[in-house]
Amino acid sequence: MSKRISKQEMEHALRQFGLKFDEFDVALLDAGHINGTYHVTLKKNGAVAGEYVLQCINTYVFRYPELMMNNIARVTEHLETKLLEQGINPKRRVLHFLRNANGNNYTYGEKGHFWRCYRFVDHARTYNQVTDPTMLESAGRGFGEFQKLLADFPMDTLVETIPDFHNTKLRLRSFFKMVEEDPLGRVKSTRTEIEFFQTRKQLSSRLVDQQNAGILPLRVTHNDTKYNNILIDDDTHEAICVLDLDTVMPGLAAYDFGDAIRFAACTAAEDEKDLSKVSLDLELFEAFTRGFIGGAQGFFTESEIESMAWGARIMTTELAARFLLDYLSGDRYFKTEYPGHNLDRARAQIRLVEDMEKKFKTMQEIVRQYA
Ligand code: GN1
Ligand code: MG
Repeated sequence: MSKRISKQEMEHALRQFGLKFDEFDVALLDAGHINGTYHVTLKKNGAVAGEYVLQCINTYVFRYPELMMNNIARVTEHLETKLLEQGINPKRRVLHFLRNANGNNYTYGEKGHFWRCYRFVDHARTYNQVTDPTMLESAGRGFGEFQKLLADFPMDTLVETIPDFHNTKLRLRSFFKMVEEDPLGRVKSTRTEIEFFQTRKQLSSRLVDQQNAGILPLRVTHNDTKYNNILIDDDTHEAICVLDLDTVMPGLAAYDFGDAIRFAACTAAEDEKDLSKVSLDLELFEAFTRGFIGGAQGFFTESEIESMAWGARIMTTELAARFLLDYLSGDRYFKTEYPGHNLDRARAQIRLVEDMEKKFKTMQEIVRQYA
């Protein structure tokens, strides 16, 4: 997807969603490695006439965006119904997507791009880094709550927007295939990293194998539980609304737990170059666990509880392999800011796994303590 999108194209998309305005301001939101996300402020007669988030979907990654948006429509409806049943006003708790004249919650732009638009939730924001452990605990509760609210959603009716998204076994297989192909001759400079995956191959199949054996139940999971994918209220500092519903699909509870830990409980950024800064912060690990598991008393099975810490290791290993695969194949999947960005990301994730391996017993004990 081209990175440069004209304001005219955005205006066209906004009008398709029935929005009325004289002019608008737009700011690029630093929101993820896949889609283009913009904060839009509409102006009418010189005054602010509404704020929205406009997104240009990456259709290289999401091959069937219409089916994805149908998933999202049904999931958000379900969440709204559940919240209303609990007497909670869903307005700031669930994303509200606009519809175009055909009644679709998406629209094709004049250049063929695929657009969607949702109401901006004010007095709330996302964070790329944890500034306060109690906010992370609340995020944990929010993501745990999300799974609970979707527990009775008809899972079989959800389309897999990216098939085998967290099938770590297949992910590693694709990775080794790319190593063999080595289309850009980058393998020679990544021998140490490749070795890392060779020695983790067996362990990384654990969750997939346990799911296939019926030990771990499938649930409707979010599958991309980065800390910046949940809105936190500016005043209460409570997590209020889960974002980025693109990969809501059947999955394992450990995927959501694990991916959240990978991102939020790390002492450094996902792409930190100075590996000595990268480790697992056990205090943050505990904060998220308290919210995610402590907040979901009795919801997860014994086996699921046992799988959580594995989820952290395996999700981090999986993403390391995905970053490195992307580097080896020419950086086509994740947005990058400089050559070698995906390699740096892979190295940081590898270092994080190595640290988790050292702290694994403690991680498991912490999880058990909140079960
Ligand atoms: C991508 O779009 P974003 O940044 O929320 C990716 C996740 C990765 C994450 C790593 C559809 O998520 O799987 O964990 O980057 N999403 C997709 O930061 O591949
Ligand atoms: Mg995403």
